[in-house]
Amino acid sequence: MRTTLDPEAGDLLVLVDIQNDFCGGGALAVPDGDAVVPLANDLIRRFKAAGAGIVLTQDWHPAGHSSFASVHPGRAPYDMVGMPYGPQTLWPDHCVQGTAGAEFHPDLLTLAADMVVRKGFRPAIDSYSAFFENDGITPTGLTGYCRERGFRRLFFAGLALDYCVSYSAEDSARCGFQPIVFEDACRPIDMNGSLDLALARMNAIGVQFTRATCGK
Ligand code: VGL
Ligand code: ZN
Repeated sequence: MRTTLDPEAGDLLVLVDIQNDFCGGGALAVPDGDAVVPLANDLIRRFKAAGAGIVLTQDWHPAGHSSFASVHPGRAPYDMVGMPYGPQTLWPDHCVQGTAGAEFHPDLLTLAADMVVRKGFRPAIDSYSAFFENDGITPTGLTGYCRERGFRRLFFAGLALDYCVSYSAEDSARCGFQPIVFEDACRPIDMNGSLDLALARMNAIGVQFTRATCGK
């Protein structure tokens, strides 16, 4: 069923990390990542027309970020390491502040966004979620933004479903919001069972799923 946007429901669209480095040819390209762009743009138009909110998230790492395999001698991308805050996957250098890879996909209708939330800018902590960094306690400020603007239903789409989208949706449920994921407007990295794990975690915490293309 296509979700009906309700002007009284406090609806917010959160488009996660639709950036060049997660799309074709990018440093951490998500398989078929570009496919989310036209769907995300349709959603932007729908949410705009309904008077709902629109937030973009942007992965935004300083050069030499601690999540980059390149700064861990003897380690390779996708290895796991122990950080003071817990286990952390190492990634190829990606979304470095000021680089083309960190920019939004050129076709994304970014002008429509009310706000851009940057995350992962602290050198020592990675941040998948748009609400809390990977230590689980350092806030990005998005919870307060959503509360102040009265958003209650948070609709997610973007990249990657099994990392930044799922962590964001789960954290939003923990913060008392109602998360709904547009499953066809996301793509996963899907490595070492990460997609199945993310789906199980999202289901357990009550994340709902809908489709951007239903009824079309
Ligand atoms: C992401 C890995 C590292 C994501 C960001 O946007 O899903 N994944 N940084
Ligand atoms: Zn990142």
